[in-house]
Amino acid sequence: MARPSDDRPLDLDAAYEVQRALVSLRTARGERVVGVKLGFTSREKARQMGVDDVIIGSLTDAMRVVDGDAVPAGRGIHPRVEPEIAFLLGPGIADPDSEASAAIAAVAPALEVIDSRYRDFRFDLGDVIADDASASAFAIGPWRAADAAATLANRAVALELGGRQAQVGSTAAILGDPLRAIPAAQRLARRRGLELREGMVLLAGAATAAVPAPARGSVAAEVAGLGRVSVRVDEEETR
Ligand code: OOG
Ligand code: MG
Repeated sequence: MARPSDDRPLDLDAAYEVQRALVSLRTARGERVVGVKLGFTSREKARQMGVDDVIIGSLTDAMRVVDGDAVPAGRGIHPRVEPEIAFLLGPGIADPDSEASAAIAAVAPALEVIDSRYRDFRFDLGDVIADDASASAFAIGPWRAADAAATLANRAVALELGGRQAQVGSTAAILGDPLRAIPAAQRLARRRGLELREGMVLLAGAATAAVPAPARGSVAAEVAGLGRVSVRVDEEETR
């Protein structure tokens, strides 16, 4: 979808209303909301996309890809992949004053596949919020106990395509420390009427710029000292 440049920008309240309607269409056809994602928590991503504010979107069960599994090529419009940190939300998540140790139950390396209705991902903040923050698919590596998150502030992050490094960065790119994604998600969820529940996933945001998903082959994210997650893009599925 091209976005005519003479359109008036969507204000953020209206944009989140559109997002809510979009996610309702998904739940109406049987999908379950299993988590939330933050966008533009890293300056690298914000610069890449030309925006400057943290946003929130919803993740559904239909977007989940099991670590190591195949994703069919040709799914989506022009998908991109990015390395992330995922948190499993704990019992304290509903309480904004709770310690991180109660708000999260586990932490893991993650891969996010983003895709956009807007040609070449050219959007402004309202547009991308309305498009559920480009949420398309995600894969989560092995969960580690939440105390592993306490030392995550400056770990090397690599995104590999076909076994070759495509991006490198640091977890510090994510709000200075990925743990800051937890209060950021609590604040945005409360403000925008999204629910955060124990057992849900929180994608904290990409640690590097996103790169186009390959037509085939492996895609992996590795976070030093935390672990690795990968998916395989397979030949186009026959329909
Ligand atoms: C919007 C989603 C941003 C992140 O990790 O920063 C995002 C986009 O870049 O299309 O998922
Ligand atoms: Mg992301």
